[in-house]
Amino acid sequence: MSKAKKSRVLSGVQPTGDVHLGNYLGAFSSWVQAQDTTESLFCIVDLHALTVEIDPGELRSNTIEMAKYLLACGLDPEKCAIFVQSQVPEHTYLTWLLECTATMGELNRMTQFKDKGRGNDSVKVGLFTYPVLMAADILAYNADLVPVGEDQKQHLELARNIAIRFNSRYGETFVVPDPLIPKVGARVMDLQTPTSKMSKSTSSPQGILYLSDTPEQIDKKVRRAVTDNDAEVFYDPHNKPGVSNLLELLGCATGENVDELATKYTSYGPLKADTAEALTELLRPVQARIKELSDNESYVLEVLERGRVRASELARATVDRASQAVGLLPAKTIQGIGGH
Ligand code: AQP
Repeated sequence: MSKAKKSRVLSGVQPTGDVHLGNYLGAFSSWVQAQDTTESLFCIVDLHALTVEIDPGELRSNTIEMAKYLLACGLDPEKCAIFVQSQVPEHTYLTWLLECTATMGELNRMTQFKDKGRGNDSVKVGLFTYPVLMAADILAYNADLVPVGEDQKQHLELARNIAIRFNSRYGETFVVPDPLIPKVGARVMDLQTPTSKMSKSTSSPQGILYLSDTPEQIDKKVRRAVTDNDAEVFYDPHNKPGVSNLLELLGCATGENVDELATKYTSYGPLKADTAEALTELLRPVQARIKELSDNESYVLEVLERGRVRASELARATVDRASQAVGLLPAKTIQGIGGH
């Protein structure tokens, strides 16, 4: 009897500075789970990082640093491919084919662009077209599943729509991907403004928990987290966003159900103390592995090279098919984009 084909999983993260708990709980922990049962590819999306101003030296070192974080969080290069987006030029080639499939109306509706760039003449064109590059990242691998935080749901929907339109215009070329959004931790909120997501670009230093934070920093930030005045502990993200965020963080760190956890507390102090302690324990092994990797850059580069080879092989095959489908000259003319 032939074995059922494994689903393919693809997801990415921008190398834009320190990794925060939203990235870890919303994305990386599902990635670590996925690598055991699926064919998984994870991508450090450095081209996306160019959509906002970033120092070249910083981009280079952030890219290596992000690879270390992915390994420290539990990705295993024996089970998945970890690679750098710009090292697989098929992503940008496919973006053009997809930009000629997506519409201005669709991109105009992307809320992340509305929040970050709308109405500002000096905003980069790349920030506007970023969701199409993200669609190419996914469709180049014919990924079945894309594990992401809730903030990426709209971009995923766009990738699906582009794939469906391309397939119906040019024939079956792309797999239409599904999002994989975790039940808890899909939207980690800012500790100071719990109605907004924890985010590198908008959270204040007190509102964001970094994976590199010391136990003292975690304790201080969690104790100062904004809650409310009624001192009752129950899970209701709409009416009690701050308390619900703490319950979710504690639930993610301990594996316990948030409603059950809520019944254990009658005031905020103990909830905050337990949350800080659980998060410190959650991050302890990650921080220890980061230390181990800090002197082993050659190993990290080797992992990325292995990932690049695997990713290039898959992406080239899809790009060949897509190019021929739209009527471009045969694949031979595009093989070896980037000289490999
Ligand atoms: N607050 C969050 N809760 C749950 N998941 C989150 N993700 C990001 N923030 C949260 C998920 O992390 C993955 C990588 O996202 P990214 O590349 O957009 O990372 P980022 O730039 O670090 O995300 P930020 O902090 O949200 O940056 P801004 O706001 O500056 O763009 C994705 O799967 C994302 O869903």
